[in-house]
Amino acid sequence: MSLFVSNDFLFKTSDLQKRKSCWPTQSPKVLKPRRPPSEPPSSCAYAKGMNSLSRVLKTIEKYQGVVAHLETRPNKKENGQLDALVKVDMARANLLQLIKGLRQSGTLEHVTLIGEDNISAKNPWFPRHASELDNCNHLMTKYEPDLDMNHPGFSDKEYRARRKEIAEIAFAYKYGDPVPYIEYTETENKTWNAVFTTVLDLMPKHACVEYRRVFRVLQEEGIFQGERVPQLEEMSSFMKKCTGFTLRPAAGLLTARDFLASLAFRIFQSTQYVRHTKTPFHTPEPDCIHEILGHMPLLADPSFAQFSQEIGLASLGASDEEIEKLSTIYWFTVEFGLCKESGETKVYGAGLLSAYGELLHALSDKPEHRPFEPASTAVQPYQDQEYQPVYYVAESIEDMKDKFRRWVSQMSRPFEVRFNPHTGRVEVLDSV
Ligand code: HBI
Ligand code: NLE
Ligand code: FE
Repeated sequence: MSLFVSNDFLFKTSDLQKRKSCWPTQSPKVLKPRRPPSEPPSSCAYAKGMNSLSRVLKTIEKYQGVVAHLETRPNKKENGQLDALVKVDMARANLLQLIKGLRQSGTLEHVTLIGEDNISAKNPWFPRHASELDNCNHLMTKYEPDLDMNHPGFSDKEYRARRKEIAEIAFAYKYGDPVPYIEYTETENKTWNAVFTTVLDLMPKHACVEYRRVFRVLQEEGIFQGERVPQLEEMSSFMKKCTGFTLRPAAGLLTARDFLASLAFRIFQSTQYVRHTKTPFHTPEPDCIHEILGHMPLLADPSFAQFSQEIGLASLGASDEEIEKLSTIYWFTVEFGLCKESGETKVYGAGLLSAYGELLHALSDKPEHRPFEPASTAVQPYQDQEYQPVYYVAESIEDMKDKFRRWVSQMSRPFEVRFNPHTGRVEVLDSV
């Protein structure tokens, strides 16, 4: 198991007083510490196995945390093992160090960080400057090769070690660093080649014009070639000169909140590892082939870049329900969107452009095609394991953007945000 933090703050002090026990009713899924800038947060950690617990407690002490609550119960699966729930008060900076410490000592495998409870709805923390994205790198761990038995890399030791190596690079990354160079292996380059040549084949007929245009430039500049995985740093410089978008490395699938927040600063958090070579044409988790072939050409298109930043700005300080809606819209547009072009249906979604299997499925008569309408699209359930049963078709990318703007202006956030390009800061304007 990895370290998890839930989206909700499950354990308020009042809850602790009201309830006899504060065990979570369902297992937390998401690595998601809240980030108040000044006040020390309270956090709950859930540790499996007492060896881990003593290590957790020692580490808490080392980082000047105070244990505010501790309870144990027998582990349901392993006889004789105890699970423990620990509530700690500590400064946010120390909490981040603590997480790092646990990660480095390997204790992380048995610890679940459940949540932090001192966030206020009126004054939520969100990044105001791109440098604060160093705190916005919390992972969803559902499709990792170490955890998911169905992952094609689950039984491939070498692949898992490689993933770990590349994830460490992302964890160590700080704002302002160039994106580290990765020496891709022959297998990784071969996997890239398999996807690239198929996209090259299908793109002229099926991809939207905006994608085709940038794709050609990337080929002319020698960045898109069949033989090698492009480096994120060269992609970042290319996008920077087209739209100001830049890249920072991400260790895996990020929480929607963290991922969307970076878009507000025209920063795209990109994975740097390559999918398993057994499944070149589809993977449920993002990998750098998906990010580079799927997302980056459109992030280098001025109008699409603008839309991406707007969805990012809308996410800052949004409630969990609003984040869910925004990520659903993101899912059915940026990831899996279709659009009309001279009477034909074309693809602009990154998850289709990087997954040949699903691209052909999306354009076949098997799935349902519905007109893009933000209010209904935002609440359409989706699944992220297999091909989509439903796709939304926009009249054009411009029309999708207009409709999104109208819809998002009705969001109930008690303040407005705007990005100041001169300072690179997000400014908050009270609207009540
Ligand atoms: N994380 N690294 C990474 N790459 C993505 O493309 C990505 C993500 N997290 C969430 C996400 N995409 C979206 O599908 C929405 O949930 C926002
Ligand atoms: N299914 C996509 C692919 O195989 O490239 C990745 C989707 C990530 C959301
Ligand atoms: Fe994506």
